[in-house]
Amino acid sequence: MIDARLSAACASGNKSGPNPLSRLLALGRPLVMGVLNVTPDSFSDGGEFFDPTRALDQAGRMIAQGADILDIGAESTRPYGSTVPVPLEEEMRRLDPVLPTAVKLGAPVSIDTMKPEVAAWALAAGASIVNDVWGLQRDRDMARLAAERTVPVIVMHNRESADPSLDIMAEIAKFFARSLEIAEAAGVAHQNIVLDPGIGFGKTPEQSLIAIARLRDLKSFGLPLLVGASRKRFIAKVSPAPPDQRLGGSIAAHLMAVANGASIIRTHDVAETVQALRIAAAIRDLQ
Ligand code: HH2
Repeated sequence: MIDARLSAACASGNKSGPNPLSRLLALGRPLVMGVLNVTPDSFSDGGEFFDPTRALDQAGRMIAQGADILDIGAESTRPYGSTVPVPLEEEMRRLDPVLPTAVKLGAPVSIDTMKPEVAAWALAAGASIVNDVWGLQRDRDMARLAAERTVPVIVMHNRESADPSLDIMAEIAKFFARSLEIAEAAGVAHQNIVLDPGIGFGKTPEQSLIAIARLRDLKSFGLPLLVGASRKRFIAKVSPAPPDQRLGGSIAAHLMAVANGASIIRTHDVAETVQALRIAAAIRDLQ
C-alpha cells in the first residue's frame, strides 16, 4: 500500500527541475518560512486556519507579507507532548482543499508531516520541500521518498521526552549524524538537506535557549540551518505570556538565531519577522 502510493507519486514527479530552496538560499539573506496549520488543535493557532478558505487567505497574506516559503501541515506535531494522532486519510482530507491551491500562489510549499504517504501526496500536488519533524528517523520511507524525488528535506531534531541531564548540543549533533547516515544510505543528496535543532521538541526550555545560543556549533555539518522558535513555550519560561502574546520573544529568538547562523526562520508572524530581519540586516551592514 505504502509502496504503491510512493511509486505513483514518484513516477509523477519532475526529477530534473531546479531546486527552489537552493535558489532562495543563494539570495544570501535569511529566508522566512510562513507556518500554515490546517488543524483544529495546533498549540498556538489551532482552529484559526482549519477552514480551507481561511487557510488560503492566510497563505496569500503571508506571501504578500514577504514569506519565501509556505510550510503547510495538517497534523499538530505536538511540541509539548500530548498526542492525538491524525489518521492518514484525515490528514490528506484536510490538505486537499488547501495545498494544491496554495502551490499556485507561487511560493515554494513545504509539507510538514510525519507520514511519507502524505509527503508523497503533497509532492505530487506541487509541494517541493519535505519537512520531517522526526529527522528521517521515524519512518525510513521518508528518506527514500526525498531521494527519489530529489527534493530538499528538513531534518529536525526530536526526542520522545526531554532529559535535563543531556548535553543538548552533543545530543542534537549525534541525532543529525544518524539522520545523515540514513539520508546517505537512501541516496538523498547532501546539498538537499536542511538541519533544524527542533526548538521546543524533546527539550527543556533551557535546552531550547541553548540550542539557539550555540546554534553555530551545528555549522560544522556544512548545511543550511532552520530555526522555528515562533510562539514556543520556552519564551514563556523567561517572560510569561500565552502563545498569542509571544511575538516579542519569537522575534528576539529569531534575530539571535540568524546572528548565530540560521538561514531559514519558521514563523507564524511573517510581516513582523520580515520587518525585524530587514532592520537587523540594515544595521549590521553599517557595522
Ligand atoms: N515546529 C512545529 C511544527 N513543525 N517543523 C520544523 N522544521 N521546525 C519546527 O520548529 C517546527 C516544525 C510546531 O509549531 P506549529 O506548527 O505551530 O504547531 P503544531 O505542531 O502544534 O501545529
